[in-house]
Order: sequence, then C-alpha cells, then structure tokens
Amino acid sequence: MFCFQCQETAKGTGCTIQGVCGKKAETSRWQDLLLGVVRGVATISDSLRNAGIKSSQEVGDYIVDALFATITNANFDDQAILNKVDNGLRIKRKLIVLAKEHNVTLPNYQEVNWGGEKSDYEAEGEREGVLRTENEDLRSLKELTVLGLKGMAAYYEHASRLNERNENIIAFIEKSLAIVSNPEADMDTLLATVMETGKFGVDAMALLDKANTQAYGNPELTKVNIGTGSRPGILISGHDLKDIEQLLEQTEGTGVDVYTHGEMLPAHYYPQLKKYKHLVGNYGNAWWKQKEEFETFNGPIIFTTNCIVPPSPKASYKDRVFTTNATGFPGWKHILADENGHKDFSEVIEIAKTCKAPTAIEQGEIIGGFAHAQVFALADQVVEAVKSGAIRKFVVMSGCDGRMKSRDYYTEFAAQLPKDTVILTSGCAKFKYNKLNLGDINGIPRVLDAGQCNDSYSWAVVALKLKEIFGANDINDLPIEFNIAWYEQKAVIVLLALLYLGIKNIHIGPTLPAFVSPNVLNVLVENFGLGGITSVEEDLKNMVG
Ligand code: FS2
Ligand code: SF4
Repeated sequence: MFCFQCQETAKGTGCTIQGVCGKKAETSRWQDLLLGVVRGVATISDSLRNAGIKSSQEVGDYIVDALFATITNANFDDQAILNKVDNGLRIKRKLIVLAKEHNVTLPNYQEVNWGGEKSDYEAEGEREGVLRTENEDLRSLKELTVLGLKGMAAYYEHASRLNERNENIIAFIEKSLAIVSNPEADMDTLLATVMETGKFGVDAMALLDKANTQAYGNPELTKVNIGTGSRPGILISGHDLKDIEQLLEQTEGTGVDVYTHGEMLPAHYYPQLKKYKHLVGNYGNAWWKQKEEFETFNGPIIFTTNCIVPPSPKASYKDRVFTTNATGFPGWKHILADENGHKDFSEVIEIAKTCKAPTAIEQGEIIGGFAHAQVFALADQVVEAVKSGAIRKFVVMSGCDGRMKSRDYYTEFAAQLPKDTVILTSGCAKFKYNKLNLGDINGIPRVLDAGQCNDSYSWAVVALKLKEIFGANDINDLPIEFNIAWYEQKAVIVLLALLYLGIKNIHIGPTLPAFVSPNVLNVLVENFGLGGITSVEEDLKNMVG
C-alpha cells in the first residue's frame, strides 16, 4: 500500500504497511481500485458531455459517494468498498454502450480500457495506486486535485441530501478526473486544474451553505451544554445535518435524548434543529478522543461521516455503533436511506432505551453559531471594535484536530494570543481551544465558531464583507491572519478555496502535506506565500506582533 493523503501519514511521507489511521493494506488496495473505477466512469462521462450527451444523476451521485468513501477515516469496510467497485463497473459498462451508440471516441487510458474482470481486481488495485505517476511533481499536482475533489465530494453529498445539486460542479469533477487519468497531462494543465478545483470548492461550500440554511435557518448565537442529562442518549457524529434532523424527529417523545459529537456540534446552532428539547448537548471532543469518550457515553453511536477510529477489540461500545452514507466499518450495521431519502433509526432507538444515561465527563457550556449571518447581525459592533482598536486582529484558526502531540501548538497559540485579538474558527480544530474561556471584547466572544469545516466558507464571506466595509483594495490588507490546522481532505478543499479567493500568506500545520512535492511547494510559496508553522512565540510575533 501507499497512502499519503492525511497529515498523520507515517514518517510524514506515506503509510506503506498499515495506515496510522488503522487502514489495512488490503482496504487501501480496494480504495485504489475504487478510485481507478471512479476515474474511468468520470472520464467516459466527460467525453460524453463534450459530445453533448449529458449523463444521468446516477453517475454524478456515484462519483461523489465513491470519492467520499475514500476520505481518511470514512470507510474501513472492504466489502462495502468492493460493492462500490462493482456498482461503478456496472455504470461504466452502461456509459460505454452509450458512447458506442453515439460514435463517441473514448480516451485510450488504462482507467477507461480496463475490463473489470473480478480475477484482476487485485492487480488493478495495485496498478491504480498513487505511485502509478512516476514524476513526483506531476503526482503531487494530480493528488492535490484528487484530494481536493474528495473534500468537495463530501460537501456536495451533504448538499444533495437536502436536494441541492449543481451540474457544473459534477461536470468539473468529471473533467478534472479525466485530466488526472491522462498519462500525458503536463504541469501547466495540472496546475490550472488545481486552481480550478479551488474555484469549484467555493461553489460546493456555497451550495452546502445554501442547503443547510434553507433547510434549518441561519446559525445563531447559541450556548451548548457539554454536560449530560438523566435519560439514555444516542450520540451522533459527523457532518450530515439531514441525518440528525431525522434522528431528532424519530426520537421525540421516546424518552431517549440526542447528543452531538465532534463535527456535529454545530447542529445546535440551527433554529430548526435546536428547537428539539431532547437535543441535550455535545458529548466529548474531537474525533481522535472517541475510544475513551465512547466508553463513558453508554449508549449507541451513529457515524454520518468520518472520522471513525477503529475500536480496540475490548471496546464496550463496539456492538452498538452504526454507520450511514459513505461511512462503513466491518461488523457495524449500516443504515441505508429509502428512495425518498428517509432513514429508519428505530433499531438504534430501541438499543438506546436499554442503555444507561451517559456518564458526565465535562460540565458547563460552550458558545457558537457565528456563521456569516450572525456575524453580519453583529457587524456594527464588530466594525466599531476594530475602528476603536479594541479588536486589533482576527486570526482564522479553522480546520481539523488530530492525535499528534505537536497540535498542542494550537492550544498554546490560542491561549497566548493578545487579548485584543479574536479567533475565527470552524471545523473540529476548535476543540483545541474552545474550552479555554478566553473571554470577550466588548461582548464579542474571543472565539467565534462558525460551525463545521465547510463553514470556513463563512469566514471567506465575512472577509469579503469587511473588505467592502473598510473600503480595502485587497482582501489581504485586512487585519486577518490565517493559521489553519489540517488533517484530512476536506481541509485540502478549504485551502484550495481560500487560495482561489486570493487569500495570501496562509500558514498550515502542524506539518506540511506529504503529497506536496518540493517544486509544487515552491510554486505555492512564490504565488501565495503559503507557509508552515514554527514555534508559538515566533508565529505570534510574526502574525500579531
Ligand atoms: Fe474533523 Fe474529521 Fe470536518 Fe474533518 S471530524 S478531521 O472529518 O471534516 O474536520
Ligand atoms: Fe496513512 Fe492517513 Fe492514508 Fe490513513 S489516511 S493510510 S493515516 S496517509
């Protein structure tokens, strides 16, 4: 196996024996096979599109779901991945028939030509790994694109579950996967594709923002309980708001409470979700602490997306975990939606009724809900605080959390930021500092949480608004610094989106991505001032003086 897609990759270069995340070599091979099939389907669909033949919604939905399933910590279930391979081959054959009927000549790429014989799955999986591209710079640009597309696919899937789709995004995903499949693709083409991926990343985040706010209202300032109630609970993790909505509807009046976990915390900020009285609070912290925190939750757990940590064999909770959407884990039950998008959570609810109430591990409240509409509602206050000098700088610290000790940097950085600075956050990175009680500036909390990682989009919208209010010529003239923590591929699409919007001098850490080659890094440094992190003291000096 060779996988270098996340920040925790072995030795900072690539996992080759088993993933640090727990992914087995065999699973990695099936994921490589799946990605090869996805590139084949996308390339054929792109050729059909170029000939004026639009493909069906099934094709776009398939590509999006399969890309999402290969994101870090999403799906560890070999059989589920192989089922997606089989389904992709079925779709591919249909598209080939269509191409023949319309005399469309297809590109002569391995991904297109491969016949899909079951006896050849293993060998094709080996052939389709990331190392198939020998030149490290071409490989780097191809992977930067594909990993960005995985993040984009995740956001697109959530939007599509709320009936928001965008054919231009799907057409771009297909086109860029066709470019990545081309063994002759050159540096310029690939670099342009990386940049365009950022553009469509903005579009995908905007689509999801529209889908979420239309369905559930604009996030608003909310205090979220981090303690527990006395009734049994269900813990719901991941990013899919449609799932928590259905769970809240189905648990109402059953005597079972609902708690959010990790990236589901921002569900509390939406008027149409927070109205449920039995949405009691948020339990625990970021994804990587789940092995301890699930032990004390005592009730069933639902994963709507990544990040799953494989449980230890002795884990008390391992028989009451459920997955849905693109996620999967061997032995865990997978909940499917019916043709109307409805999911039946009754089995989870029945298990919950037999469980003890969660054991409290924390007490108190955290505050959030500062997505763009709530920030705009406070705009006068914020602008006044900037003009008076009460707020000297904003520091965007969005992104992901992770296991590495080096991430303590973010807790220290947040704690040591001067009192006239405000942290703008989103994603699970916030768990590194959202319980530090950093106070407020004239009533404006010093940690403003917009929501999930996709809500980084809110900070781009806010920055553009501030540019307008202050009459700045350039977004980079605003008193905003970007110190982003990354872990998996949704952070990649967020980064590419920020670069596309013209934001310069972004710092990413705790380490730079293994999939960015030295030459590609040089391009990013020269054109965008992209940089890593150093020490808390040094970075504080450079970023906030
Ligand atoms: Fe955190 Fe994991 Fe949001 Fe990432 S829960 S690292 O999926 O996407 O952030
Ligand atoms: Fe390694 Fe990360 Fe890939 Fe898992 S997702 S195998 S930890 S690089």
